[in-house]
Amino acid sequence: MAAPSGATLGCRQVQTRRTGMKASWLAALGLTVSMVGGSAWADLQADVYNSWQLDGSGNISTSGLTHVGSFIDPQIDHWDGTLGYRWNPLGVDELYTVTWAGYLLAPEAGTYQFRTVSDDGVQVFIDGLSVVNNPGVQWYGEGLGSATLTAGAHALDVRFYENYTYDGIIFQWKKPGDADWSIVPASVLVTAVPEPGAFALALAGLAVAGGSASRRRKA
Ligand SMILES: [Ca+2]
Ligand SMILES: [Ca+2]
Repeated sequence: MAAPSGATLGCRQVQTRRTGMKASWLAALGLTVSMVGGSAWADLQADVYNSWQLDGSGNISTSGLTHVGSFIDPQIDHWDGTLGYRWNPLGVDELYTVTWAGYLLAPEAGTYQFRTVSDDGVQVFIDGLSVVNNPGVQWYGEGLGSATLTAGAHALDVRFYENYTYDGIIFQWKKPGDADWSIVPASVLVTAVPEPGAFALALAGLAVAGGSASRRRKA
């Protein structure tokens, strides 16, 4: 959940071009980043578990597994295109699961194509709906899917596992109008967006502060 330092007070104080893009997109969605702290556009977090399994519905599940650790993972880009690649997240080589949970910030409304290449299985859910379903043991297999999205934040849930030997995963898209696949970029992947309740509380705080100032001027 580490946030970029210097990115806690508003669009003008972001540290990097990339986080600046996130802040501006959040602002375009009507979300004021200045009141939610660095977590508003923090990079995606990955969580590693000590084994893998499919549940009764055939979905990759971490239920009952041991959490090995977490790391900040700005984008899901862990394969160099060779058939002998080994990712080994957090040094784990065999029999593990990695999950990414956060939000995808769709820059515009439209139909988005998604593609994974993975060894071994992967599933992608957006707003709780299956978009890519390729959960079998495989040697750098391709998964394809699409989703029609509104502009703005959509819950993203990516689950990946490694059985044995080679391992890697990439997560790509074609935005509306794109001709070619590209890695879903860090600029559209965040761990958290402002909670509506936090937004309302911040507005209430601003109103109270403004009221106090007004009363002082009258006094
Ligand atoms: Ca391996
Ligand atoms: Ca493998």
